[in-house]
Amino acid sequence: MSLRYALNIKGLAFKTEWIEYPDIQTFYKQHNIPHVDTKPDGSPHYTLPVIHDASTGKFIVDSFSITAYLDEQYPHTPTLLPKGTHALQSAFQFAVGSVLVTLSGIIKPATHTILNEASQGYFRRTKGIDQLRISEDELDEHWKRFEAEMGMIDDWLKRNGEGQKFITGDSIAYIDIHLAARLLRMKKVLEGQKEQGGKVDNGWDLIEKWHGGRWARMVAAFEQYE
Ligand SMILES: N[C@@H](CCC(=O)N[C@@H](CS)C(=O)NCC(=O)O)C(=O)O
Repeated sequence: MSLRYALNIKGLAFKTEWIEYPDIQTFYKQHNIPHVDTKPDGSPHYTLPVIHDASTGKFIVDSFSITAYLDEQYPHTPTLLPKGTHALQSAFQFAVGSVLVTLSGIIKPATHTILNEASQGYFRRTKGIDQLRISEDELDEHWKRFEAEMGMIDDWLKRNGEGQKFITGDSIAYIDIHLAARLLRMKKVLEGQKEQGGKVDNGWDLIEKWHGGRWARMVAAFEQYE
């Protein structure tokens, strides 16, 4: 999702090819794309998004690296990773991932319910969905922890003061789209799960009320780039 935001913010034309989870590795092999991520056991982790730029013939992997490539290759478009900010933006992305530890228990089982059948088996197996499921009586406590974790990010952003539009200033940066993409995934997955008879009061309708409505405003601000 962050890539779609980046391409639309830059006004670059693109075509999306959807690939089911079990087919990602084959796609890499077919196009001789080297993997960049590794799993905790050190084995290759084949991930999406991947872009293929027909104008250079290049395949680029990893959202951060793709955004840096697009900045470089299309300098007439808005820069999302200005020189000198790569370290900070990379660290912010890592920090967001490290803070949102309880999110997996909420979002991965919900994601599993809305995936295409072709991906469900693989996702269940590789993401340990059965171990991640939260029992009834733990649910409220889990959501409270999740709200507190989002609160930490809210505290960071508060330090910018109310007037500032985006995380690094008045123009959109990579970390804005990274955070907005994570929020949009929560919204889509939790709303999708609700439609499939999931819990009503534990979903996006909760998150959007948190922290003065910051998360709902952020997703709304990026709707034009969806
Ligand atoms: N470092 C990559 C990670 C992206 C990532 O984790 N993508 C997930 C989909 S949201 C994926 O491809 N997972 C494949 C798998 O787990 O087998 C990036 O930032 O683009």
